Amino acid sequence: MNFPADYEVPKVWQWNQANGGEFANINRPVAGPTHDKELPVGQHPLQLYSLATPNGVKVTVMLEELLALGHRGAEYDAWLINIREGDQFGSGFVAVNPNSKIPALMDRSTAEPTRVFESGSILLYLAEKFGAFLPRDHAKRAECLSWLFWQMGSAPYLGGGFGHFYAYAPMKIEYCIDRFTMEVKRQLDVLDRRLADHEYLAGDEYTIADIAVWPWYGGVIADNSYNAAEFLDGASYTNVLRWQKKIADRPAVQRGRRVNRIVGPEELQVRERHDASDIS
Ligand SMILES: N[C@@H](CCC(=O)N[C@@H](CS)C(=O)NCC(=O)O)C(=O)O
Repeated sequence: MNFPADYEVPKVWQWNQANGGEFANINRPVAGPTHDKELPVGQHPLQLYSLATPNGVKVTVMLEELLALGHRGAEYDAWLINIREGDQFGSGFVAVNPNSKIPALMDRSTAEPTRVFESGSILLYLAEKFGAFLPRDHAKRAECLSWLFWQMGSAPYLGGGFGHFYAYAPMKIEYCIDRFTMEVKRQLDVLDRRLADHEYLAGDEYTIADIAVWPWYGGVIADNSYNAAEFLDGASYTNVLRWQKKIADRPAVQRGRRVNRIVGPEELQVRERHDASDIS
């Protein structure tokens, strides 16, 4: 085990803005806006302010799935919030999400516009609004919501813990990588066991639980995030891989993944979406 040298824990923590790391220029220990900036508003009932990270992709996949089912009320404008440039700290964005994180949604079809933040809350809001991807049957609905909330509680270990220390931290710290790798592999095993005898997480139906979990856990073993599939031995989670591929093949998923994307192959990037024809 290697030990980081020369760090003594001070009595009271002080913010060291130059502590390095991938997100040092945007991370802050305080909330609230840093600058005045109104958000744009388009033509459609739903206004999404987001970026194609795993949390952002959940919502654009959900909206594309609803449109594929024929729900015209799910038409949306997707505006780009570039979190590396601090757009999440603009006053307009903070008014929609006081937590300054994408994704954030404004439903302008209601008498007063309704703000919704937290990706899990947005999925549930849309599922209830359109009566889709959330089972009606009592037991199946409970199972679906359990997996949805499992994702919301678990993914920070994958993203903020494992992903941060494996891919982004300015130094490789064995203790941190070990701690979070252990937890992420345990989580992958939880999913693998569940998917061994169920087609989808809530049972036989594709639901918002799959839409929430897929971009994170499907993404990491399909090598879409952190370049860590080999390190995590992703190939050994055969049931998760089977489920990952099945969902990846859905046309709405392929469309949703591209919205607000600003990295990867140029032809797959749809920086903003205002009409179905924006996704060729
Ligand atoms: N629990 C939140 C997490 C959202 C989140 O962490 N968003 C990240 C991108 S994936 C973000 O906006 N980060 C910007 C920042 O931390 O300043 C959700 O699921 O919506």
